[in-house]
Amino acid sequence: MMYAPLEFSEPEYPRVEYQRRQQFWDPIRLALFTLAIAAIIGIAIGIVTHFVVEDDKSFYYLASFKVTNIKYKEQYAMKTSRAFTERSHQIERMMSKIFRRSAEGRFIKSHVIKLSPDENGVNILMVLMFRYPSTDSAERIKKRIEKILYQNLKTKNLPLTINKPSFRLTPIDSKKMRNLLNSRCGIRMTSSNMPIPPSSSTERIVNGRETAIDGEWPWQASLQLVGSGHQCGASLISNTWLLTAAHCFRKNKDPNQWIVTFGITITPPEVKRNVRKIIVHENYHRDTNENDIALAQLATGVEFSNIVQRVCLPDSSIKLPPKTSVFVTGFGSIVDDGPTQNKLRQARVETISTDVCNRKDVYDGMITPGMLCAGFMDGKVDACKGDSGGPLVYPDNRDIWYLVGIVSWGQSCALPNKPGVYTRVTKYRDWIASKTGF
Ligand code: 4AZ
Repeated sequence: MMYAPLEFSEPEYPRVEYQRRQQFWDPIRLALFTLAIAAIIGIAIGIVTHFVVEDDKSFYYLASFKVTNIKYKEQYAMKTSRAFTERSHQIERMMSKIFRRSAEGRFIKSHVIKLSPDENGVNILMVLMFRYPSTDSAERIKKRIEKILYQNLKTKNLPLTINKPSFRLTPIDSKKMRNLLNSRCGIRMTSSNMPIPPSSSTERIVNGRETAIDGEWPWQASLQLVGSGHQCGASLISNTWLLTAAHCFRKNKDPNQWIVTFGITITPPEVKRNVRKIIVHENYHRDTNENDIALAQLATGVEFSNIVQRVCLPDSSIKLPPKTSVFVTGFGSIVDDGPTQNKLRQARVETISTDVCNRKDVYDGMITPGMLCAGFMDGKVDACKGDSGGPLVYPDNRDIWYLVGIVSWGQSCALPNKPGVYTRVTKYRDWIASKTGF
């Protein structure tokens, strides 16, 4: 403190106390105190306004219209085809271009649902998402959206010719929107139906970070043996089928002994199901890890939601160049031989060419055409024990996620020159179709 108490004698003591109190409320202190109180009140008012007055709400619209300068293609019927994906991406980019600048930052995203043939072009069905104050009305916003669109049709040089009289805009609620998107695979949404931001940075399963958001990896399942808990990961590919690794069923193939859970924690799970059927690849070899793929059928189908969703299976034609960013997720251990994690973890890894992975100092020719290496040559980030059977996924340019690998094997975890080895899903597209019928 600033004063020097030793200079005062005993009888003067009360005066000193009095002075001290007076000094405590000096003008500077008083000003600071007032400022602090004002700041607290200001922040509180800010928070209240943000949540009460500025309470933005999502508004969804179903848009249908005719595009007259392109011809319908047979492949548009197949939603995982390159033709459908590329055309849809072009349409979504065009919508972004129209609404990003004109709609005062209110535009969230658009998503093509269906392309169908028309005598003079292609019919487009898509959803549009906006965020406006909750006090606004769907009809008023609809008028605004139409106005922006019509203005853009006149003034902007758009790659696709939208036939104005064919344009229809219908407000839909979040449930209808969710149902429309549920007809599509590989889409991630938060509980408030907002798109999940792209995953960034390098997180790892070995030494890594937990999945932050519910619904970030909605196809991730945990395969558990009754009585001994989590054994493997798996990926939901339809409302009843899971894709996983054959080696998960080495010890036990009895469907009655297995249960499946969904959600970002094992306990408590979001959804729980029994298993009806287990199909292990006929040519799985435990000594070489070849054909390390299996299917598990749920006893009762799951209802798709923001938390439980299927992943897309890639067209067998897609090829990922080396060093492509892919993500692996799982409840597996974070150190070699460590315990299962209750919270889902994720890691960004990069694809590694089979030539590099087969080098003498890497896996010396053990990588067959049905396998895919991913990780880093200097180690550090990897899947590990308990992640087996789980997904290695890749987002396309529309942020739709595809299952490209199944966690299969590797020498220990995260060691230099020993990346993770995954089952190459594209190689098994026909095998999956032959067992599940899709
Ligand atoms: C395992 O034991 C295992 N580092 C899974 C993945 C990897 C290694 C081991 C890849 O299930």
